[in-house]
Amino acid sequence: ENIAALLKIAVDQKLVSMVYQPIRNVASGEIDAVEALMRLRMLDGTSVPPSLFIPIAERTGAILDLGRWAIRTVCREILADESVPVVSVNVSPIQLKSPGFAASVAAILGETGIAGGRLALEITEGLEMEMHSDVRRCISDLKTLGVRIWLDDFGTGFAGLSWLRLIDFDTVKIDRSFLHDCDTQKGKSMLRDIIGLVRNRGHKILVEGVETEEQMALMRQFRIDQVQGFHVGRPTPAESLRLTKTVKV
Ligand code: G
Ligand code: G
Ligand code: MN
Ligand code: NA
Repeated sequence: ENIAALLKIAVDQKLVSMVYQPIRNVASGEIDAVEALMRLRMLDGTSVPPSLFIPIAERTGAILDLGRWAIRTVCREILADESVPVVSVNVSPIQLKSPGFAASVAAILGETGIAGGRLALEITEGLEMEMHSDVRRCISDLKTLGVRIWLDDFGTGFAGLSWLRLIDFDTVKIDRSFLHDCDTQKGKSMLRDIIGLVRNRGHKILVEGVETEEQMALMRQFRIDQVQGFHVGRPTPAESLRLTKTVKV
């Protein structure tokens, strides 16, 4: 397959890159984190969406090399710059199940001299992600390194609630579909209930997909910890992230 072959040469040929979307702390107004998102280009320059290449990378195992490359790149091009406190990186269940994943994260943190607490790993609840004992051990090893564990896309899968019982997530990211239902009273009370549930369990709450000032006002009213979305900023390459910060100062 075309994409599978491309993934094998992607790192060497510089066809993969990372972009970063800002995350705002609602109380302070500061950008206190960014989410790293992977991008892939074909040899002719056309971009391939993650929804297409990530599943292929998972199926072929290429995700293991790409995932290590992503964490190393984030440490070098963002975390080495003191101005961004925390970067979150999406990780696939395949990575968490593979032996030595926590050790490879430890090695990257060691070689780049980055404190574990500045890295967050986002895990998506999904049916395919049975809660293997090796996954739980991996997560506990990562936590020992100080790495933060975030639950991504909360509320979209079937496993979310049992995951909350099993893993002590630092932050839970509420899927943007809940915010977009907020134009009705029913949708708003649904979001309020979900927030209550997550907060009562002691997790910090990040709401995804904030696009308007009205939604932002609702987030302040709900005392959400962090928000992410086009209202805060779009994903951008490392260079323009630094530029934006400089201009603001
Ligand atoms: O902006 P965007 O289309 O990039 O993101 C779509 C989805 O692709 C994200 O929600 C995320 O789940 C997945 N994704 C993006 N980058 C990565 C990555 O580096 N690793 C993994 N495993 N998934 C990613
Ligand atoms: O699944 P994950 O949450 O990791 O993916 C993040 C994806 O969400 C990225 O593809 C990013 O481009 C997209 N995204 C980020 N902010 C917004 C937003 O405000 N609205 C919409 N529709 N998508 C967003
Ligand atoms: Mn994510
Ligand atoms: Na998400």
